[in-house]
Amino acid sequence: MNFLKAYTPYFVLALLFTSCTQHKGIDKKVYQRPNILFIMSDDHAYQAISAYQSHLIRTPNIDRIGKEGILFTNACVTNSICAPSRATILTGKHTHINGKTDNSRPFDTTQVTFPELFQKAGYQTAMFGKLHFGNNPKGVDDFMILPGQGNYINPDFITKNGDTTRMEGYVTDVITDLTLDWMDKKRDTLKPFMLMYLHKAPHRPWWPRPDKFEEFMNKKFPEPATLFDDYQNRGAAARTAEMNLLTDMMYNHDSKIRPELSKKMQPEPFVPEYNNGFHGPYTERLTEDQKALYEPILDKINQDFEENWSTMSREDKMRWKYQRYMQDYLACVSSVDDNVGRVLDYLDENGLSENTLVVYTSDQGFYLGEHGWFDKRFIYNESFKTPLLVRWPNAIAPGITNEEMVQNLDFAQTLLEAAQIEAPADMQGESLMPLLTSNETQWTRNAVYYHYYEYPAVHQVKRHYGIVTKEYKLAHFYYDVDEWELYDRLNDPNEIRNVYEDPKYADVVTRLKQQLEALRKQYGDSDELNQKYIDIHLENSIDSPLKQKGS
Ligand code: SGN
Ligand code: CA
Repeated sequence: MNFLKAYTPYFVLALLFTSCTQHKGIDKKVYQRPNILFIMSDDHAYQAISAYQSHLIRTPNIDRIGKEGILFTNACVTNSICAPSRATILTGKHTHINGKTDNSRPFDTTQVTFPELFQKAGYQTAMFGKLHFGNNPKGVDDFMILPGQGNYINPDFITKNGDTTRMEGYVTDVITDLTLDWMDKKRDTLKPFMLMYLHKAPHRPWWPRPDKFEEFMNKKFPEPATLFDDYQNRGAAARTAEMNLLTDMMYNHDSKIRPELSKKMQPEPFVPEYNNGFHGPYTERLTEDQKALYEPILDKINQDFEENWSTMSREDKMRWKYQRYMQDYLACVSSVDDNVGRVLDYLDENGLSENTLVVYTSDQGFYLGEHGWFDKRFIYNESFKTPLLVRWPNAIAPGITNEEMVQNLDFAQTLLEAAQIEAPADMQGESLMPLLTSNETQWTRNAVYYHYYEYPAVHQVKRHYGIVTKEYKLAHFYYDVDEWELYDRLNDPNEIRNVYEDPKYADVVTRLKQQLEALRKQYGDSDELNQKYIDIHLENSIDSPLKQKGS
């Protein structure tokens, strides 16, 4: 029964599409129009996926997508922040073209997004989880999205009817339940589907499910080589960013120290704004029964803090905060992995695995203590890169690792090409189909363009744009500075030496500056547009950074 349910429509579609054998990038491969399952989590660092690195956590379910398909080791974003990344993914256009420069102003809904094109082409479309656009998605037949950042526990969802409904449970489980329920009960078996399954986790403030909270608070994690980075040999931007674990991570909101205790202890470095309560989920939404599960774990954390913090060296305080951070962040990741497993199982059990193109990615990477940081935004590796694993057994051979410089900019055109839907000519990415189908010679890109805008704002990462090749990274920080940075990616993988002024690299600088200008021209970016977006940002009076902390 399940088999028939799954394959009848594909038989019909196969008859319709077997003649489309000359499609660019697919060379004579006959395939059926696939279902698309686009899985994206929020702030999921590749360092926390064991297919990339296994020193922090095992993620067998996410890994499975790469093992049975392709793992991209050099995937990156065009702008390392949530809503702008999502806008780029949906439009296939750089930030300066789609206009979504920050998390605050709503997305311009006159932009064409790829789900609309799937819908028009006869796909059934749906979206569940976090969008973070300030407005509802276009082109989806069904959706349940979190308002803004959403909540970890007992989250609210905006529905298609315009209502907001509260669902009891842990957000990662709830988003998965909605996704599975849609596949099971609402799916039209006569159509292929394009389903976006979008996790909130592991976004700050890292509230794990109680069982994971307990399991991970007892673990100890290896420290990154640059945990104690002093930001020497870098420009002003790295020194002035406010995302250091010791000085900028909040005791209550992030490290789960009870406000009463931090008030009593005034832990150094003490900034009142960083000790202003648990916020969101814990105080506002938990039932007494749920609280009873969290309290004993909070007791242990708080007891440890009370007994040990005051006598710790500055280094040990940094280490303590790093461990607390990793325990909660990775506990949230673990729930994502379990739930991805539930969805992959569903595909297996319903005969859908072979012809569903599954993507796993994140809206950007994240610092897990590298350079002493949390958060993202910078062009530096941990936030610039993003995980990308793709499986589609009908068209992709298993076990491929690919090192090309691919971007979130490419996703729309890739999915459209896979579904044999024409992409609008003004999309700016490059379809990954040649790489997915082992036709690498058809891949042309060797450098990518990056541009980050949200400044002044929370975390205070300065505006910058740049070019990245496999060998080098050249970035220009502007607005209240005018500084260039160059990193030799092969000889300095931790990016701790800015060699822009080093005479040995003078030729590289000249060449990369030319290439960068050519890219800016090709994509239509310019100093005039920089100024336009500065003016818009100031007009919209993005709040002072301190006011935004924890917002
Ligand atoms: C919130 C976070 C910030 C984070 C932004 C943007 N604070 O403001 O740390 O940089 O979101 O994140 S929080 O404690 O309230 O979570 S993004 O992923 O949406 O771009
Ligand atoms: Ca994000």
